[in-house]
Amino acid sequence: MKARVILVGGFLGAGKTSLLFEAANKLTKNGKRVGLITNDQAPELVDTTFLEYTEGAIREVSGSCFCCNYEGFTDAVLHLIKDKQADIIIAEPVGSCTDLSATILQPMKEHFGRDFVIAPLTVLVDPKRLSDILDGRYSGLHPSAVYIIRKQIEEADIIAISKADLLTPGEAEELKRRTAKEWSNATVLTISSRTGEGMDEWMKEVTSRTDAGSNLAEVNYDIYAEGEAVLGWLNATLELKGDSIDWDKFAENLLNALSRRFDASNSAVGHVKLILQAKDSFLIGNLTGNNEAPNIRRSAGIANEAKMTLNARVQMEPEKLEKIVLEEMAAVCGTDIESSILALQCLSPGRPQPTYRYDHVIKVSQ
Ligand SMILES: Nc1nc2c(ncn2[C@@H]2O[C@H](COP(=O)(O)OP(=O)(O)OP(=O)(O)O)[C@@H](O)[C@H]2O)c(=O)[nH]1
Ligand SMILES: [Mg+2]
Repeated sequence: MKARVILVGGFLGAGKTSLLFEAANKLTKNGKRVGLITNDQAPELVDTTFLEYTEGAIREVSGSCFCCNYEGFTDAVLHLIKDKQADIIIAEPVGSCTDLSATILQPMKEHFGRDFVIAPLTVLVDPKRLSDILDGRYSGLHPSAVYIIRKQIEEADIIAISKADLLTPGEAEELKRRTAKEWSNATVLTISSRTGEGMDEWMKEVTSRTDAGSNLAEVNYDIYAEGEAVLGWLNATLELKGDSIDWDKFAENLLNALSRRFDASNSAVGHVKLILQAKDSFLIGNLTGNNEAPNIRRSAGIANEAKMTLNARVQMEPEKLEKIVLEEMAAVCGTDIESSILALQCLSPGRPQPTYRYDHVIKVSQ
């Protein structure tokens, strides 16, 4: 049996890593050897640390998106197949990336179409953002960032409306209907990695179909570059020390404080996420929009020491983002917690310069 490569794209906070986590656990239970690939503009990824809690073998491609580092991506795929004997590889590109059909799927079909199976491109879309887009609203995002989301959806083979547990059955049906009407070249599904609803249907599609990259979007790279450049991007890892600290409370306070600052400066939140590990337990916390309470899952309990990785993608200059994060960290730590920065990078993504960019769909005979 040939190994299979599944790409799961979609905008920041759409639910990609949560889906990879649940899918990896399901596939491992069914006796599959799973490989997972994460991707970011910089190292120190919450997603990689989180996915290490699955049985999957992980490769991180950081420093550049998959499309601008095609060799890095395909090396990761080959490593997982050859050295880790992975049968199924699931890869998550950077959430602000688009044009994956032209820059990843077509060249992969041409170069590796005989070696492994490339599954249809899944693009996850948060139902709230999707409704906003269908109604012509921007949810506070820069129009060029909304352009990226539209292009992501346009090139999808499978549009998966995520977080279906937040919708009533009627709302889900209506959103599915409107989406299928607007983007009629794709299969439209609803899925919830939280409740498992729609997971089997999605897994059946991506583990049996072989029609990867049937759609190509016409992407204007000036608008695409602007949509990425308006985002400040911060990745940091910190060591935290104190005396019997309630780390769940700490994470909640930090996310609340950051949320207030971003809302006060009218800066659209793409995704702010953190993973905090203390002893053998961990918590994961996220903010995926403005004026919303942080979402915190699992627990890091009470301990003296913790390690925290924080990734923030917020619509503001990187210097301002770094200043806000450092100020709020210091305020929440107060005099009780001593923090040392192990790694910190703050940037705004550069213009995407893909290794390959195909203008036609490659046919593969399996
Ligand atoms: N209610 C609900 N929330 C979900 C679901 N899937 C993901 N989320 C939440 O959505 C937020 C973002 O999830 P991630 O899986 O980290 O999103 P992502 O697409 O990987 O984000 P980036 O890597 O930053 O682009 C988290 O707070 C998740 O708990 C779901 O099925 N239902
Ligand atoms: Mg992710």
